[in-house]
Formats: sequence, structure tokens, C-alpha cells
Amino acid sequence: MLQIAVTGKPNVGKSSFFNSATLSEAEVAGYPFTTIDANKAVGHVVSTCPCTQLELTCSPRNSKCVEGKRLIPVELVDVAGLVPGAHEGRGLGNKFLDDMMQAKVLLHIIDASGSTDEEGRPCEAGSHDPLEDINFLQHEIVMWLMSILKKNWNRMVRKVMSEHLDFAKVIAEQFSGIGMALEDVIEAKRIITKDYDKWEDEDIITFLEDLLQRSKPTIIVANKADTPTAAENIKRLQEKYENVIPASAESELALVRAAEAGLISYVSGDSDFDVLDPEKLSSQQLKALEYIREHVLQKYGSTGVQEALNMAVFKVLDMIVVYPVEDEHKYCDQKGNVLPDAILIKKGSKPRDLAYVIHTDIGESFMHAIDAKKGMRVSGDYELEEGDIISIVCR
Ligand SMILES: Nc1nc2c(ncn2[C@@H]2O[C@H](COP(=O)(O)OP(=O)(O)O)[C@@H](O)[C@H]2O)c(=O)[nH]1
Ligand SMILES: [Mg+2]
Repeated sequence: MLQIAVTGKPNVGKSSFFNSATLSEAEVAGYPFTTIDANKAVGHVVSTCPCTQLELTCSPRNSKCVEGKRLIPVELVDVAGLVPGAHEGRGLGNKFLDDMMQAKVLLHIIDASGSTDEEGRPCEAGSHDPLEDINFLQHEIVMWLMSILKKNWNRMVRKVMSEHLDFAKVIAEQFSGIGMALEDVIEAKRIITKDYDKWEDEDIITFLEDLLQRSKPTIIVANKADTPTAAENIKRLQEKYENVIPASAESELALVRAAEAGLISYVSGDSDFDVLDPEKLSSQQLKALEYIREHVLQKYGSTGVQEALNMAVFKVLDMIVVYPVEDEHKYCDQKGNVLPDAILIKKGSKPRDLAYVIHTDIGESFMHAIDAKKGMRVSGDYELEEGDIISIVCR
């Protein structure tokens, strides 16, 4: 399952975000126990299910369909203990990096209200500038990668030269356990024009910064958007950075809990909610909900939690959802399940790539693919599109 890391300084709302995004997942098909580990649990991204357009009733297996919206599970990891200097052993030291390694994308949660200082201690609202927190995450990771490389840098360079090895391959091997691909290493290496045996520390750092951006792209979740001091900071963040989502994890948590208790009707990502039975709510609860409606939903369009996950997967990782089927006429698998599986795959993937994602054996015996909606065989270099329903024909 695709892994997403929820990371940032202490007290910015990581656990609130993590809990609000994974709380109501209990019933997502195939994952009866959604808490995988103390800090890992299942959330989802949302995409339009082709069932509505095709006027079909789908029977999902690896995902769930709610009123024509397909909920596709992703794994979230709540990465605690990141403080400035963590790479030198401060706080919980490098534990946070272990947690982050398998993630394909990072959600950098920051406290947009400015009520958490540089070290992650609560401070007076508005007294800390959250823009100052943006760079530290990258800095900590880069310095940690640097310390790994520097341990045997000279020896490695000599070995690569004397044995005529491929420098990029050797680096990629060292970082293979932390989810860094050879292609990314090759691309990042291009940034440095000097030969690698002449690289200074600054060159290694520049290389690692580029490598990190490629292999662990990040979005900024400007949390605590419900507070009065947040709006101005959010505006400045959005002016300066590309992928910024205003969010209120605490509001999302309150709404999801109220919905679970049957007090309101609300689905994550909605821009509003309905109170189902005002009698059941205290005036204080009603007031809290109205506050959320006015200061979060009406102001920002949603609580930002679902939007952040969707943006991470569909925009930053540039993935699409495709639906493999065995029967291209009935859009079903062998057992008759209609649109059983929703598969996340990188945009630009070809039918054979999809076959490999389903199973190595299917990839290896792949012959051709059929676009079920068009009822046509597609060529080998056809680029899959969002919502495609594909039947793979094997040898
Ligand atoms: N106002 C406001 N407070 C929040 C929000 N999210 C979290 N908090 C509060 O911030 C504090 C730290 O939250 P927590 O999730 O434990 O942060 P973590 O240390 O990053 O995991 C708690 O008091 C939360 O109630 C939010 O969206 N708005
Ligand atoms: Mg926490």
C-alpha cells in the first residue's frame, strides 16, 4: 500500500491529522484492523468511480465506493520526534527518519497559527513565524543522508574509480533501504557539473537536496487554520510555496467524531455538514460546530485533511486510478465483482506497467490490453488515463 508520512515539529497537530484521517477507516474493505502499528494506520484518497457514468452497481474489493466516490486505501505514518538537530541525536534522534523511509511523499504539518516555537514548544499565538519552519525538515533529512555518505566517502570514491564502477549505482545501493531509486540518483547527479571525485561538501549537499525533492516530494499542510492568527501566515505561505493546503485537523476530528456518533451528516472533504438532530447536541457543541462551519469550511472550502491526502497522491506523486477487470464486457472479475479493484499508478504508465503492478506473473505473460469502455484493443505504448477500465490478456 502506498505510504504517506505525516511529519513536522512537535505540537503542530501531526497526531490530530493522523487520527482524523484514519479514525473512520474501520470498514474499508480488506483492512479490518486499520491500525497497523502504534503510529501506522490506513486512510484513503478519493477519486470518481466510473460506476455512476456507466450506470453500474460496483462491488469493490480493495477499496470502497460511497455514492460514486471511490475511496482507495493509503497507509499513513505518524512520524514523531523531529526537532531541529535531530540528525545529531537531539530529541528521539534518527528514529523519525526510519519512520519516514518507506513513504513516497511527505506531508509537512506546520502550525500556521504561529503558536509553536522553533523547537516545538507552545508559545503565544502569532509570536513565531511558521515560514521559518519550512526549511528545517529538508535540512534535517539532508544532513542525515550526508552523515551516511560521509562515513566512507573517500573510500567509496577511490573504489568507484579503481574498479570502474557506476557512481550513481553505488549511491543508489547505499540508499536503497530508504526508498531512493536509481533514476532519481542519476537525475540529481546531473545537477553537479564537477566530476564526483572533486565534489566538496556543498556539492554533496546540493546533490542530496535535489535527490530528496525527487524521491520524497513534500506538501505543506498549514494546520490550525481555524485560529485567528493563521490567515495572514497562510497567505504568505501560499505566495511563497506551491503545494500549500490550509487545514484544521482538530476541526476534521470533531466533524468525523460527530458524524460517527450520528449527530451530523458529513463525509471527509465536504464543504459543509448538516446537523441531524439538534436536540441531541448541547448548545456548546452546536456553537463549536458553527464555529467550524464559519471559520474553516466557509473560509477554506474544507478542513483540508482529505484535500491534503488527495493532493499528495494525485498532484505531487502524479498518480491516476485505473480499474483492471477480467471480463471487459461486464467490467468484472472471474467471480462477477464489478470494478473490483482500484489501482493507483503513476501517470504515463502503460498497460504492461499495470500488469506488473497487479502481479509479476501477469506482467511477464502480458500480451496486450483491452480498453473496456471503448471495447478496443490498445497499443503497447498507450498511456493509461484516469478512470480507465482495462482488461489484460496474457499468454
Ligand atoms: N486550533 C487548533 N489546534 C490544533 C489543531 N490540530 C491540533 N491542535 C492542537 O495542537 C496540540 C498538539 O496537537 P498534536 O496532534 O498532539 O500535535 P503533534 O505533537 O504534532 O502530534 C493539541 O493541543 C491539539 O489539540 C487545529 O487544527 N487547530
Ligand atoms: Mg503526536
